[in-house]
Amino acid sequence: MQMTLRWFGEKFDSVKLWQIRQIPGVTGVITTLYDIPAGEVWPIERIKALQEEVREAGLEIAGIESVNIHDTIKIGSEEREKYIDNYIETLDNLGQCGIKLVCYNFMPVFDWTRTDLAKVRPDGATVLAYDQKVVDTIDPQTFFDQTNDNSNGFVMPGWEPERLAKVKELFKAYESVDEDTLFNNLVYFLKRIQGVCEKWGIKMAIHPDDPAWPVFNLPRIITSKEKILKLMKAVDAPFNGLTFCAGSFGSNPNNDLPGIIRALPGRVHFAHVRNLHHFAPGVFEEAAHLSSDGTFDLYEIVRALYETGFDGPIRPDHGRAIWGEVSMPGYGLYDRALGAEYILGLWEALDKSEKRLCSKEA
Ligand code: DNO
Repeated sequence: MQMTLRWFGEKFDSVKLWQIRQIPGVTGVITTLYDIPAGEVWPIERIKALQEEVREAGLEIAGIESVNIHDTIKIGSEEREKYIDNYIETLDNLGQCGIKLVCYNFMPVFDWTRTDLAKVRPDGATVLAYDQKVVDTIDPQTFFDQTNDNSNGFVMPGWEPERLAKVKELFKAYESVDEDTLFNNLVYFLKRIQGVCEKWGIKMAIHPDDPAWPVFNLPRIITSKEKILKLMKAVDAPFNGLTFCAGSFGSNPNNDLPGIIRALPGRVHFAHVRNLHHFAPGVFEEAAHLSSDGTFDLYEIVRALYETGFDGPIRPDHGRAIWGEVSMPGYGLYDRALGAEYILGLWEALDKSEKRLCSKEA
């Protein structure tokens, strides 16, 4: 396991690499070329420059989150071939640079969705929150505008301006895309990129849909253990794996989080670990990582990763805004650093108990 922090790049992130370097036990970043729109090829010089910048700070790139998928690929229109070819070229460039983990999602139009980016909790911290009633009574364009207005001036991942510009067109283009079509388009895409992934040993780690149900009537296909297993089977090769995201799968309280990890040995390539507090079906807010602050048992989640031999990067996920910090919602330094230390503590305890047990048995 490697502890990492997500970093959006010098121009886009309020958090600096030198600050990340000072979080004990964090050795890598999960990053991206945030200014390259979905569908364009990532030039190798840009990847190398990013790698150098991260290396100079005493860290390494542990993976990319995300190389976003162009909508034509999700929709399955004719132009997808060109965009898949571009994706393959990007993967080839990443592979040449020794970068071997790519997180992506296959959610139509919107990426993750929250209805409140700064809900105040009793201790004064603010968190991201979701209430299905709000989504049910708002039109997508207004929702998109509101999200951008409330993001502290940062461009949020999955809410890039080029998407904002064409929400209506996108909804139209997805009219004929149901769950099965979307799933088949994902399988088609994975089969097309399999060669380049296997050439470089690149692991593709799909991010689950967040929340784990259809939003604005758009289909969602990575929402449960059954659905992710179906995908693993459809393209049954080690490169095709999962970003286990506790908060996304956990938005549906019926999902057994440790159970999802245990069902996929060797196929969980990356983990986003965080906690949520559930109030009612479809109503939740994000919490501190600590088990007692939310609904999930973080010990059981980390234990499932440990016991299945997980050896990829983990990152603490969205944090609360605390201690007066202003950042991209969910992506401040302070609470994510607390989260990283907590997860490292759980991991150390599991590791030492296991080793003690083994030495007693020997
Ligand atoms: C939200 C993130 C997502 C994630 C993408 C992966 O904070 O977890 O935006 O990065 O879905 O492509």
